[in-house]
Amino acid sequence: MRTQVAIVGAGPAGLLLGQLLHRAGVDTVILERRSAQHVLGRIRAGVLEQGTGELLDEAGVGRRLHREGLVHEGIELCFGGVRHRIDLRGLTGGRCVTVYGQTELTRDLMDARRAAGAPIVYEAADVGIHGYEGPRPSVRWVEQGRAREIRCDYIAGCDGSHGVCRASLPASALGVHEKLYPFGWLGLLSETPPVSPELIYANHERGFALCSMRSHTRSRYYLQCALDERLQDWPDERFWGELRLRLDAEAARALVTGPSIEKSIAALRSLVVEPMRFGSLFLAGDAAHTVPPTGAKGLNLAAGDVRYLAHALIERYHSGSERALDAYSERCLRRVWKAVRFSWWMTGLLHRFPETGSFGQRVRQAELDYLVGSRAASAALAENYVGLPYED
Ligand code: FAS
Ligand code: PHB
Repeated sequence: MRTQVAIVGAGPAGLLLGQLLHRAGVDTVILERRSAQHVLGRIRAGVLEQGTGELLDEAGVGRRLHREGLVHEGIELCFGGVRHRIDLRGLTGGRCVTVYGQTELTRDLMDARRAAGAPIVYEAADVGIHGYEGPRPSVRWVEQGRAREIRCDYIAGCDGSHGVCRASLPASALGVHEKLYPFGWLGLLSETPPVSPELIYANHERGFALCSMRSHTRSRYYLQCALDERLQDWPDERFWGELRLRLDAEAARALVTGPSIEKSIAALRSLVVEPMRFGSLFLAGDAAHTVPPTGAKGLNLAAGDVRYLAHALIERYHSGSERALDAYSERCLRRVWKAVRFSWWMTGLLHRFPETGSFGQRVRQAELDYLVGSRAASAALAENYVGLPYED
């Protein structure tokens, strides 16, 4: 078998890259180790930057996003029992975000891949990458017990934070920058109306809380929790009671509770791998970086990498120029590190860090007071939250 670009991983990054390249006439094969059902079963991101929405339109998969997505012009910060609105649209000259679950985005991309009749292999076992140091790379896997191989020009490593592509690289070739946070997020999904029309990020002495949503009838909530928390110790009633304690009085009263349809605990970490290119292997998305979800950047960063990589590969195949491919890693990393900084800053601002004592909590409260009282400071948050511009 042969193709132009072999894509490892059928999460948002791999599927979106495949769709953009297919529309430009570049042949791809996508190899995914899990089933399509398993990929769709992951409950993850919920907020899309305006630039991500524009990229989905460019990929021809934005129709349902515009029909069902919820455009949000602001977010609220809750601290000291009071909510303060950050006017994203007003502070950024009209830019907003759209609430649209990663599951739905992935479904749209899977449907597009199927409609295009483009090859995708699910439940590909023992995927391995070979020859990426030179110009004739290949990818091997086992499919229904049979060893398979595909030769290609390039490999796109879109296989997430536990994938094979990054793991195949010699440690000496990688710069890894990592920060672990001393807490996690306990997330709950429920078929209940959202507590408020916009997202609420709450800083409370008991811990951080986030009120988000997937639609007007489906809500997503998060509580900061200890890393050693166990789901079985968090029955729904305990979750709802704790969430109420961390919200302002009005939201606590307005909260509509109901049975959880999903509950999970995710650890938070920041990680960046440099560079993002190794010969004919290009890393994109969580394969190259992970951010704490506080700033809603993970999925959007993956889309940003894919935008640069797709445009560079299309330029290579349409004009023969490798200029954009040569610039890929540095262009991505300039944008990645700004989003990593923003996610780290929002996490530090909104969570409880007992180890920093009363001084740390008072400094955080002072920064929150300054933030909501200063147009300049609010604008800085807003322009990062809606997504920084791409280099073009
Ligand atoms: P993904 O991890 O989504 O996809 C990688 C794919 O590669 C997977 O389907 C995997 O099965 C496959 N794969 C792995 N190894 C392979 C191999 N050896 N061979 C073939 N395939 C292989 N971001 C936000 O913005 N907001 C959030 O609230 C948020 N919550 C999150 C919660 C959790 C628990 C996690 C893990 C992440 C969360 N994220 C969030 C970040 C998340 O949305 C990612 O940024 C996004 O999934 C990135 O997409 P991909 O880069 O495609 O990686
Ligand atoms: C979500 O809806 O899952 C979500 C929204 C905003 C965030 C993180 C997660 O910052």
